[in-house]
Amino acid sequence: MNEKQMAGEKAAEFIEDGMILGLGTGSTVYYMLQELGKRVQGGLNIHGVSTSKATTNLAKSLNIPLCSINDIDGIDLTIDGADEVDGELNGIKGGGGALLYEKVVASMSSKVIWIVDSAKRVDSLGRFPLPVEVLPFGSRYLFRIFEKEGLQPAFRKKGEALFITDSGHTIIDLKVPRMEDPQKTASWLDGLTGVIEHGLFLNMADLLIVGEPEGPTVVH
Ligand code: ABF
Repeated sequence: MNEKQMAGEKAAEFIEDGMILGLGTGSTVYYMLQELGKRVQGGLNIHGVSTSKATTNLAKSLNIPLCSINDIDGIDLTIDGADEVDGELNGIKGGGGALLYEKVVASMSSKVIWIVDSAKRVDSLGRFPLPVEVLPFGSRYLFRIFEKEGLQPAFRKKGEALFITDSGHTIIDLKVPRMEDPQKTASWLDGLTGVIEHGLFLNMADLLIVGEPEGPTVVH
């Protein structure tokens, strides 16, 4: 079993009957959804709130019941992937382009579990390019601000075209290696007009499940 599958299947053990679940996005979440689909077939009663079109399609193919985020008052548990996680369970997410809906769902959740393979763990954030979701209108101006800050911005592409998120925005990926103060970076980005959201998820995860060669590790 590979590390992603290990972590995904272990996370499914935290799902209880009657829960409203936040369903993350990515290749690790893929394995959690496969396991969740089996448990739903076995009679588990849950409803999922999806964080992307990709997850919606996969959940529907597995007959996992879905509900609209605006039809519920809160989410009991969200299980999602991450691109990198540091020792304080702060993370960078958005490599899959779903960071905006992922952050909204996480912010509504009583508990958030991240599931990763062991390569995602870092001492300090920033090895992975930081995704910043921006309004297309004025994004070139933001791009130049990031350039002046030496952040080596790059518009995310899908083939030759710009990558467009499920909510119709573009993503600029930034190089912020060995981030000394993620909160400072997050606050600076939050203050820029035209920035919709960014991939710094700080103090948002309660538990980390890491697939390791010897089996899944649960990190509090
Ligand atoms: C998603 O999970 C994204 O935020 C992140 O990019 C991805 C992690 O990717 P994977 O599980 O496919 O390695 O939540």
